[in-house]
Amino acid sequence: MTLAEAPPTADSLISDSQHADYEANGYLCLPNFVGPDWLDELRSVTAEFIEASRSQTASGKVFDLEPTHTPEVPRLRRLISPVDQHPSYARFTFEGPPAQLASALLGGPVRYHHSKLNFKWSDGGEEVKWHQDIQFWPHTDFTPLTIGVYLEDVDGEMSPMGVLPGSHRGPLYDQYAPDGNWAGSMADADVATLDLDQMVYLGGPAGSVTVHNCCMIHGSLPNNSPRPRPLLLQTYSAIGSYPISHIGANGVLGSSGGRLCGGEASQMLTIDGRQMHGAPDWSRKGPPTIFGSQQKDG
Ligand SMILES: O=C(O)CCC(=O)C(=O)O
Repeated sequence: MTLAEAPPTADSLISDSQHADYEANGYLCLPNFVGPDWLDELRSVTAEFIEASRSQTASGKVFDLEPTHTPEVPRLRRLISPVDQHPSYARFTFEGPPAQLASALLGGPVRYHHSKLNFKWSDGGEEVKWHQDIQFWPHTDFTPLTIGVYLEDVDGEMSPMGVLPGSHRGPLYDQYAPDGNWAGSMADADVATLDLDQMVYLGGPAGSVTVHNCCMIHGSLPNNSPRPRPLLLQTYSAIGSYPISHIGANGVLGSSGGRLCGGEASQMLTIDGRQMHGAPDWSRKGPPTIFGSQQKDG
């Protein structure tokens, strides 16, 4: 069975109680969800990129490097948009376990948004401050979710991703700094209102998967262990959810941004609780005029 023929349902891939947990708490952690064949392939491709990063002296369109990165001792923060860098990542993201899981959770075909591979290198790999994702790339609804796959075993020392259960149903925080610049994280005063003791840290053996809703408060501490913590992340929304242009990362998605996994767009969408059947996508062919459409010109 391929995803294109029949997207899996929540019943076939995750249990009803896992689905209910995701809805209630805004996250899931699924140990060993990705099998050894995929893991071997992803690790071997990733090793090639780490090797290639040795020739890079500064961050660019492919690599985000730590300031202390050198050819002898590579230190990567991120591989940018893996699906655009290698067909193995693309196949994994568009047809593999994360696309299938997203389809199961969102109840049908999904719309891919973006991907990234966060390395969180050993001995000080940088923290990701507490933040919510949706302000980075607002959509017409709140279905977007991000699925992370640990490429190595991740224990508590390696700074697994932390999530605050239920926070996806709470306030959407302002992530600008007091000087008006984009900070990409919650203000200290807002963080001070959270009960950080409730944070749940999602680790597990290689192949374990994390899922978090786009409104979830999440982040991770610096990795002070001697082992890097590679987490391959991919974001999908329901097929009827669309990124709102000209806000944040929505304007700079890779060439695959918006690609559908497991179906065709019906142009149905819900905005502010009202459903409509939007016009076709004219981005490739160019738009007809209203006269052309109404008079049925070719
Ligand atoms: O790598 C992590 O621990 C969190 C990743 C994340 O939240 C992000 O990159 O937006």
